[in-house]
Amino acid sequence: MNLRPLLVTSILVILALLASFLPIQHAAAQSSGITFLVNNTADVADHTINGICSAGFVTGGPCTLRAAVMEAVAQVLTKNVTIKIPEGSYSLTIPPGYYNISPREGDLNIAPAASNFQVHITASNLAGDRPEINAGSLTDRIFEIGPSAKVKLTHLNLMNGVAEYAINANRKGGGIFNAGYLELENVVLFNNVARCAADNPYCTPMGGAIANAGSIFIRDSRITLNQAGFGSAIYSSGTGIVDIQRSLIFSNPHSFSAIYIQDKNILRITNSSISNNPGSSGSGQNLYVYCCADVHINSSTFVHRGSGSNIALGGPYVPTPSISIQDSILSSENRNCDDYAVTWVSGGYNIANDGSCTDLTGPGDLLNTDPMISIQPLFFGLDPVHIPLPGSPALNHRPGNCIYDGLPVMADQRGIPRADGRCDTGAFERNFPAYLPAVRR
Ligand SMILES: [Ca+2]
Ligand SMILES: [Ca+2]
Ligand SMILES: [Ca+2]
Repeated sequence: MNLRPLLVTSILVILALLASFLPIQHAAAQSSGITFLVNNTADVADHTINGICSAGFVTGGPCTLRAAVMEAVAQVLTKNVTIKIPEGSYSLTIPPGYYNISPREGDLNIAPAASNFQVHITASNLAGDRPEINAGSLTDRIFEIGPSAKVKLTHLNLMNGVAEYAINANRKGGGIFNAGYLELENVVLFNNVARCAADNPYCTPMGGAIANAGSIFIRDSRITLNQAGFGSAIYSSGTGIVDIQRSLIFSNPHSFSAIYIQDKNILRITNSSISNNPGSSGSGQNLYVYCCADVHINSSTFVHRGSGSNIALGGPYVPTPSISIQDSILSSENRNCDDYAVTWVSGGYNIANDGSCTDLTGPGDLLNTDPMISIQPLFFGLDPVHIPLPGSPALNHRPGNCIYDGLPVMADQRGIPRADGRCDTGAFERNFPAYLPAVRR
């Protein structure tokens, strides 16, 4: 028997079957998204919106960060977009024009029409140094996220952005203005500023690092040395969520507060340190909640310097906010708790170094008690948190796991497991008896 015709037929059948799968695989690849790999640090716009990241030429040019963002805004209408950035410094150098609503000039606008897809801008090497996006050559912020946008930023440094309040242009958010749905993961926001323009010297600038009018989720991140009047770290308005986990908000100078919540937001701060944010007149707040937000503070450390108060809630003519707080340290040189007729709900095991938090009467709440924590976090080094000293009442304070919304909190600010089953108050778990310093990326 001659097997050759059978073999040929079989091969043809197999090829036909493979061919029939190919379009399906192609379609699947399309719907799962598109990735742009940035390969050039210059600031040059994309030449033509055509699905190809190419600066200066229709195709074949370098893929710059700005070109990738310009393409992303178009491509995200139909698919997820990932922009991968290698280690290095990416300076924004194209000055903002009069309208400046496009990523083509000034800040990087991500404001697509309605889209169910996400733009994810990430370091290509999560084990390496964070790529640095530097707006120091502009008078503009770094990112503006539109109301329909879903954006995630991973493993990046965002620095030297500026939002100016001119008479005819109220610009908030020196590093980021977000009106959409924004996730930050291992992001450092550094030296961004909201300030008054020369024609408007008596303004109140808002949101040094971040101004939020949508929802923002901040994880494993650091916000340091940013400046503004209201909210040197974060200013938030609207009705969205501000959720901060395992993060440090440290040393952000302000004239009023480091975090300012204007409206009916949900604010959640968990396993985080809000610390040493100085007021320009020696006064001010770590956290100020003006109106009717719903505030939850869990396993966090608030350290306040100067006059003013650590956490202040409400105003004389507005609906009152609500607050629940547990397993947290409040330490102030002046006053920890301030409010207009707000009843604080304690989940217990808080420690405050003064007697101002009169509603903290839950199990294990300690007022007028020195939490005995280290004064300075080790900035730009290991363990950027306040650490309970030997003998601190924070150590093993709660007989059981730290709890948030009925669930155990299994890690601390550094992501280190809270492994000894006895919750340390504050953002740092000093697992007894041994304590080994952990390396943080
Ligand atoms: Ca293009
Ligand atoms: Ca722009
Ligand atoms: Ca413990």
